[in-house]
Amino acid sequence: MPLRLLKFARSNYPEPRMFRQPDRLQSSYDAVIIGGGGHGLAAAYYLARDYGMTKVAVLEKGYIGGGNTGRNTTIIRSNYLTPEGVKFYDESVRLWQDLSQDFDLNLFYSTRGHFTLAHTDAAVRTMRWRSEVNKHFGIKSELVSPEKIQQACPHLDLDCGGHAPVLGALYHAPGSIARHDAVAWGYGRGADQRGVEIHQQTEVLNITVKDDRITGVWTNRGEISTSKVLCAVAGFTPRLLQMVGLRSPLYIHPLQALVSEPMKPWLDPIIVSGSLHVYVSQTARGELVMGASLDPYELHSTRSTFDFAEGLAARMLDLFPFLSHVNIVRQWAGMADMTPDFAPIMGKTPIAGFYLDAGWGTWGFKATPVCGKTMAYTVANDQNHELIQDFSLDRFTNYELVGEKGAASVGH
Ligand code: FAD
Ligand code: PYC
Repeated sequence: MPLRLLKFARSNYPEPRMFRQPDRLQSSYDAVIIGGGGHGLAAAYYLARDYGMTKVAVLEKGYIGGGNTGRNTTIIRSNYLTPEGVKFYDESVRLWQDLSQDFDLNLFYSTRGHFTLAHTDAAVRTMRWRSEVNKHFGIKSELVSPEKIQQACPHLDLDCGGHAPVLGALYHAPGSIARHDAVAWGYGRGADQRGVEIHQQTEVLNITVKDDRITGVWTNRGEISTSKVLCAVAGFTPRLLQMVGLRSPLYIHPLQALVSEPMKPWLDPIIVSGSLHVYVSQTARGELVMGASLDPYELHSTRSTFDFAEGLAARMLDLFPFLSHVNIVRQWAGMADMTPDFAPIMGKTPIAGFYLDAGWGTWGFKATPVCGKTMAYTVANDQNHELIQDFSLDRFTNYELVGEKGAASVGH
């Protein structure tokens, strides 16, 4: 933009459209949030909005939403398997409904209905089990026949090339998608407007602890003192835990995804096949967003592979043979922080003032609002919110796991 126009734009629009970029860190904050993904920003937003805590800094080593938040496939649902999970994700789905209004920013939240296909008798049993647990908690989920699936998705080949015929599905009417990066911007903007500072390009290099209490953090831009740190760094969690001397059973695997060229709208619902390791939805722009299961080895990297695209394409063609000429236009990966029981790790830790929001693996985007709400409560009150009591780090030493693997979207 020519300088004259730039000056005009600046003088007429002194406030940034999204959020301020403060040029220096303060020497102390009431709370520091490490990680400017959806979870960290949502916690900052609710800390400021609901608890009046505004002397808060969000430190992000890259740019906001550049981690798994901006890399995920945006499926939102609450059709989980355990009562703990169902109650938690149901609250999140409720919070999603008002977010666009709340932020005055269109998140393109779109309710599509969600089918998890069953290709074996064992899978049908799990779907029935999930639908019964869901109904018990008032969640709309039901086991449906192949005819009902065909009605909602006439393009689906129910024979799947003859080798994995569809026997039924778990249908979850509230299943939705949304625009992922706008979620980070909406929470970021809302937090910024209430006084929270968002510092991008600011990496936490160490965390200082004295007598098992948080005293501050070291960053690439200097030292900060604080007595409260919320760690919301997804695939980087093991590195941050090392800084405070804590261990967790987290293991990091790449999770890849890709999108097709845009097409006219033809796919209304979200279709997931755990057995074929593939899922797909169509965005407002017409692209097909597709994903599969984790890469089958531990790796701390966001590289993507040709193997993944090739395997996924083969399985997509089992479901939708007519897509054989459609081009793939983008491919990427995120780093999924997996727990052994496929439930998150949330809340207080043995280090006073160190709060953890992690173990979000392949399932944490849908939980962004409820994580923000419950972690803000936990940080403000130094007490775990009741919805996260069962997700604490010590469940792994107390053998009180929350077995959620059967509700993971794709096979692992
Ligand atoms: P992130 O968005 O990863 O944010 C963490 C941030 O911390 C990053 O921006 C990172 O740069 C920053 N950070 C790390 N270390 C430091 C440091 N030392 N200092 C400062 N900053 C630091 N979930 C669903 O519910 N539905 C889906 O359909 C779905 N699909 C997925 C598809 C893919 C391909 C992937 C990878 C994940 C998917 N997920 C899905 C999972 C979901 O993306 C994540 O669980 C969720 O986005 C986690 O959000 P977050 O804010 O905790 O983490
Ligand atoms: O949690 O629904 C989910 C999901 C879909 C794809 C990746 N995660």
